[in-house]
Amino acid sequence: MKNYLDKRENPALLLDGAKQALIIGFNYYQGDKLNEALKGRARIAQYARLKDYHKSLKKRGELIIDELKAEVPGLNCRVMVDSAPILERALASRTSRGFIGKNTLFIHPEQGSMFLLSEILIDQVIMEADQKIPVDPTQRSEVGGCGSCKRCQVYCPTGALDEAYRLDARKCLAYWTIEHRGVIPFEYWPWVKTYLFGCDLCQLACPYNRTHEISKEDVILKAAEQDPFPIACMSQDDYVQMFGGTPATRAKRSGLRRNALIALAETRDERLAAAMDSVLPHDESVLHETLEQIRLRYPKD
Ligand code: B12
Ligand code: SF4
Ligand code: SF4
Repeated sequence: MKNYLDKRENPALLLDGAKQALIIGFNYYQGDKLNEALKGRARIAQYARLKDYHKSLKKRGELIIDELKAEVPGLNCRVMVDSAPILERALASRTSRGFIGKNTLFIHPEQGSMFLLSEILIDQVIMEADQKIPVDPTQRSEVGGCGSCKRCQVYCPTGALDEAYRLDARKCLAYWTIEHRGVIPFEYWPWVKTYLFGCDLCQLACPYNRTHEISKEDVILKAAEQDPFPIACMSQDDYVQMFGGTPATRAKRSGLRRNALIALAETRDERLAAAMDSVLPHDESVLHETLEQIRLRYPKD
């Protein structure tokens, strides 16, 4: 995150002469409910159950650019989705309706927060700019704001949101289960049985998501609740079959197997021994280290 700080601070460096940004929200809500998520079997975060948004959103953005260029000749635009060095939430919060909540996500007062952001930077002024509606942070009203609510902070299981409006990424399950490549510290294990990949708890707890519309996109990972056993044992072919083309591949096969082994251990699943036996000598060291951790945490009597 330290790279390209100049660009993060100034999106105009990402497109020569950028003057406006069009912000697009892509709804991924699958209908999950907080109570079910807390009680059920290990889940894959909702955004990861759809086709990888990096490619599909980029394509859609390019179609919008084609239409803009047909209207305004000589226009120069660039579409960005997630991975460019741009503070997507900060930029989105400068539109008229929407604000950054205590869970640090961008929330639209009528649409909630379960949408992914992408942006089109434009080098001319072609739209009337949205006027920012000031959001009084002490009032949760129809124009937004968290007010005295702190449900996301209460329901975050790891303390990552202990300070309002700040995420300690070192404590976020999304970091540990998606981005981290080594072993996962024991303190996060009890929650890997709730979320196998990513985490939606601070959004499912948010009152702005109570009436969220369900996404119309095709769902690739159909079951809301995933069985960790086949994931823990999956071969490369199974992995491609199950997760190919979804954002879950960000964790790689070894990361998903690691997380599934932890979920089986934490639920004392009777299939744990079989899943542990499926780790072969040539498999990644993180899997062998996770097996050692399991034996340490749950030594046989
Ligand atoms: C790295 C990253 C993560 C990391 C770390 C998150 C973090 N806080 O940085 C991890 C892996 C933990 C993560 C988790 C998740 N993420 Co994420 N993540 C990103 C990513 C790629 C970069 C974020 C970033 O720039 N961080 C760096 C620091 C500097 O950013 P920051 O602290 O948020 O900065 C704020 C303040 O510092 C302040 N600020 C301070 N100084 C300055 C100076 C200037 C000039 C400005 C403008 C602002 C500013 O404003 C900033 C905006 O709030 C963005 C995509 C993107 N390019 O923006 C997605 C993104 C934020 N993630 C997203 C999602 C969906 C998630 C998860 C829900 C996924 C999941 N289900 O598991 C969780 C939610 C966790 C949470 N409560 O936030 C969405 C959020 C959509 C929304 N509606 O807000 C994004 C925007 C991706 C997308 N394209 O849609 N994520
Ligand atoms: S995604 Fe989960 S772990 Fe991360 S801040 Fe939200 S509730 Fe906490
Ligand atoms: S749960 Fe409450 S405090 Fe957290 S983001 Fe939503 S409205 Fe704000």
